[in-house]
Amino acid sequence: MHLEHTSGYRLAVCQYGGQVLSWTHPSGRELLFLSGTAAFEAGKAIRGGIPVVFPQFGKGSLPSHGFARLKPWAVVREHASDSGPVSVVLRLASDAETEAMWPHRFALELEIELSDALRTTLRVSNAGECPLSFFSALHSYFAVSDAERCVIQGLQGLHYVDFLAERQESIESAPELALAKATDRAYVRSPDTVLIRDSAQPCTFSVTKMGFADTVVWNPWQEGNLALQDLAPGSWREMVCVESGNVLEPVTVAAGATHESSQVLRASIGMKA
Ligand code: TA6
Repeated sequence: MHLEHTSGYRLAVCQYGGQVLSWTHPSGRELLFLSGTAAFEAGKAIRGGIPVVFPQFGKGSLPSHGFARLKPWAVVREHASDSGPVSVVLRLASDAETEAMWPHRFALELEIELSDALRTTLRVSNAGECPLSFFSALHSYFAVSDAERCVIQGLQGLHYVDFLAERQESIESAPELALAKATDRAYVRSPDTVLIRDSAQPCTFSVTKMGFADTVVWNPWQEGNLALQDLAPGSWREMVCVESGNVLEPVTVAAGATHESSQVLRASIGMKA
């Protein structure tokens, strides 16, 4: 489905996976990366946009990043407007398939709201009788002109877990993280707002998160790209993943309660933040 705001921002959303696939600036510039070789097949994740990660982050007993992005979501609400934000709410409830993999009853709602910003809110409701613990993330792929000419601001001084070094913990010393190699890190209890600066065809993205503790930074670089069948060779240069998530410590929500987390994305073409 497609949404358009009076500002000229546009959005494409796929019910499969509950996934934003495209977010377009009024100038026509695409702001999210979507792999040209992404698999649009049941049971496979779509490489790009904003995959919903739930209830597992990364590899484990469930499919990578959990099953939420592998299931069809239902449209429960749509809101059009001639002036204010436009939005759609998607819903995924546990079923026999999910309960066979993960024996818990839940309901997810993803509210996607478009204005001159893109707000995505994930609500996790515990439909069972026992507390529910889960990991989650909004795994945003930002479209950049050259990952090697991008920096990420806002991480200095933070502890991070390096997934490419046996989860070794370090402290970020750089005021601006310049991507220069394969990078796969979770910054612990990161600040609410992080900036991504693309200097080649200038654009600054801001990611502001609420209810997500961590920020994940990922780029597979050339070697990692070759290992991904749904990422054409060289595509690593066109993307930077900065993800809002609860990826290191699970969230626990009481029976009958709902946990809400969200992120607001903004883009400014040109170098100013
Ligand atoms: O968010 C970083 C990460 O966990 C990387 O380790 C890499 O696996 C990436 O996600 C993509 O995962 P996917 O399962 O979508 O191929």
